[in-house]
Amino acid sequence: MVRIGVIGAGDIGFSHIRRITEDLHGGRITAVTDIDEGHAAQAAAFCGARVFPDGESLIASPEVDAVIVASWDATHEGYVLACIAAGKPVLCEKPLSVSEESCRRIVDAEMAAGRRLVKVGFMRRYDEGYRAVRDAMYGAIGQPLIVHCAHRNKCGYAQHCTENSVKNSTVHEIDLMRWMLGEDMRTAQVFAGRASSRGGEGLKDPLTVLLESESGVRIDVEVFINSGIGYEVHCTAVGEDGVADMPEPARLAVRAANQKAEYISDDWKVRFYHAYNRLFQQFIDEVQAGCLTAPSAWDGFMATYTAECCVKALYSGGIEPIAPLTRPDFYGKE
Ligand code: ISE
Repeated sequence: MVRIGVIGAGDIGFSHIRRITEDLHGGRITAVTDIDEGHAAQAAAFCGARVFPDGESLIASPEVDAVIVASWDATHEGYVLACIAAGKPVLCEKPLSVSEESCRRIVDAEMAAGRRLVKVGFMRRYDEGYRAVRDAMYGAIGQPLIVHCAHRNKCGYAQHCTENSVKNSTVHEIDLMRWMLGEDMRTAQVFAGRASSRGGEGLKDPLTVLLESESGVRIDVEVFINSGIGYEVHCTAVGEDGVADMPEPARLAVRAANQKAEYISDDWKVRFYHAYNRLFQQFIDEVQAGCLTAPSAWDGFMATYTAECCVKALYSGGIEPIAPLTRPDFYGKE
């Protein structure tokens, strides 16, 4: 049984505590911490864990074999580095960290430790829909040429800023495209057109992000934080021999009062419920087996590095080159 400590027991952290306690096997939550003592106490009561005063003491505890980092983005680096120093496997929520430099420090520390200790929570790789589109590429639709993506949140949180639309949201599509196409991106362009009146003062929302892969595949991403619709994502790949539309998860369609309606949740944790379960089960299994696989710290680094190039493109208004980087042998070919 893997004894797991969770740093950040609020919204997303609590959903992981619940899935490990109720849905998955092989793991048990033994430790929790949160800057909000109420969240920590509530989570601990739910799963029978002990509350720790901070992430550092939780990571150091002999009651913890592996760690989940689900605190806010700017705190990830310190906790992940502490896990590496303690030799404890860690599943860190995306983004791995908030800057290219901080992600690089994580990659360097992991390589210096000499074994893979970091997995990044890019859960969309585990979604059946995205997997089906990936399978169609180089298969049913032939060589991919263009990919259209949409990523809509219903509304942003109070401190949401335009950079977050790229570094916290579009980072998913960046990771997906690297994973689906098996290559990095070579240019980025970002367009902010007319802004939705639902966004806050000065917020550029929606954005259109254009990426070009190393082999020339064109990717467009509509990222819309205040769509007002609900949480929804779409992906259509255009290949040499055909087009693959990502299937929507099955939803109940109710016909009543002269209308046909399907409920759309506001919550990405609902949309990706099964994907999260697969990711977390794999993490537990891999901790037991003693070897972690992708999404790796290198994937987390490349996603944030590419997102930062997109932010530069947002401010420059031009086509931003993304300098190619050599993948260290340490991260294998996955
Ligand atoms: C949010 O922070 C997430 O983590 C979701 O996965 C993402 O889809 C959403 O856009 C972000 O705001």
